[in-house]
Amino acid sequence: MTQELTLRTPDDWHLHLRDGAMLRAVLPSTAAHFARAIIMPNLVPPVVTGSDAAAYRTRIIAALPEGADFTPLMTLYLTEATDPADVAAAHASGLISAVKLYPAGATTNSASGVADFTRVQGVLEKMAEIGLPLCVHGEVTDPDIDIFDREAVFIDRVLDPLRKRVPGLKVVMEHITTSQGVEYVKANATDLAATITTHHLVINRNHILAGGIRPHYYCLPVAKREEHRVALRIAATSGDARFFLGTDSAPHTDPAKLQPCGCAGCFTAPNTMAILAHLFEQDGALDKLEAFASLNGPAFYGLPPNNSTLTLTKGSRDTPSHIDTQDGPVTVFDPGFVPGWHVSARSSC
Ligand code: OTD
Ligand code: ZN
Ligand code: ZN
Repeated sequence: MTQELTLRTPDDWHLHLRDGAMLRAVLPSTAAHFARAIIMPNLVPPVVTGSDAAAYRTRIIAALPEGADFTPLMTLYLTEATDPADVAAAHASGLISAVKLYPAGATTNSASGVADFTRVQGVLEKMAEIGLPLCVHGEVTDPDIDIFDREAVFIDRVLDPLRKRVPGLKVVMEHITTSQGVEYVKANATDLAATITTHHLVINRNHILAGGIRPHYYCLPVAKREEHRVALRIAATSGDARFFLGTDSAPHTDPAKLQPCGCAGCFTAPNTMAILAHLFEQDGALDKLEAFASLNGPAFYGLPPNNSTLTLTKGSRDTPSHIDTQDGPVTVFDPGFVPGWHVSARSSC
């Protein structure tokens, strides 16, 4: 039995760091285990221009713990007013790694997202030309569509037509939650990939709703039926280069989540790597964890994998149940089992 596993240091290809006191509280958890992360731009107000991204990047760097080895990969929030020239300049200077598409109203702080897709055609064409990936929150927002169907309907109604209108555009389907998402990625050989979160590999919709409502498992896209969770597990552990880790770690304080209308998001940054080692071992796929967490993402984004390493060792360790912030505790995602692995070391080169 494998007792120790050393990987190239993982990256997180979808992360919410927030700002201010929350940023300072949550950033150390990610910087401890990950070398890079794609930073989501859904602040209030959102990170829309190159100069917004530069300022946010400076705040993130300033919030890093002393000696941390972590690089934030910035993104811009696509709006109907986004200027293709600003996007191209931010990409050319190395400031941004992707642009994020939120259908208006799809998730937390997505009010400035895109409603009329014809208005972003010019930006998308420019991105295809310069090889800049589009990260997509893939849910329709039509109130007539059942929330459990919104991802599958988005693929047919929005994503597939969009990709046909902009040939060569590199697209990452963020946080896929359905077998339809898995199948759509697998049916396309180039320019398409998907991130998968930690929590969607663990929970299905029963975990949220059966035997009492569990607000800490509520996130968007909402977890689906068991058969979809299984499809995600098979994709993640397959080694297929089109699937990689994006935790979508999305911290909210307990007071913000435990409300009559509570916030969506699971905070998985502190225990993601321990949980993933547990799951991959359970599925007989420990040898595929490095592909999922450390190799496939950089390959898609055209970056080298990290030279440093992260070592996981067999045996459980207590993870704190929450971290403290000025505005209250942020509960750490509870996978419902004690991970049989823990992060034991991180080397630089
Ligand atoms: N989902 N919560 C958040 C974002 C994501 O769709 C997402 O990327 C958030 O709080 O920013 C969530 O449940
Ligand atoms: Zn999203
Ligand atoms: Zn997210």
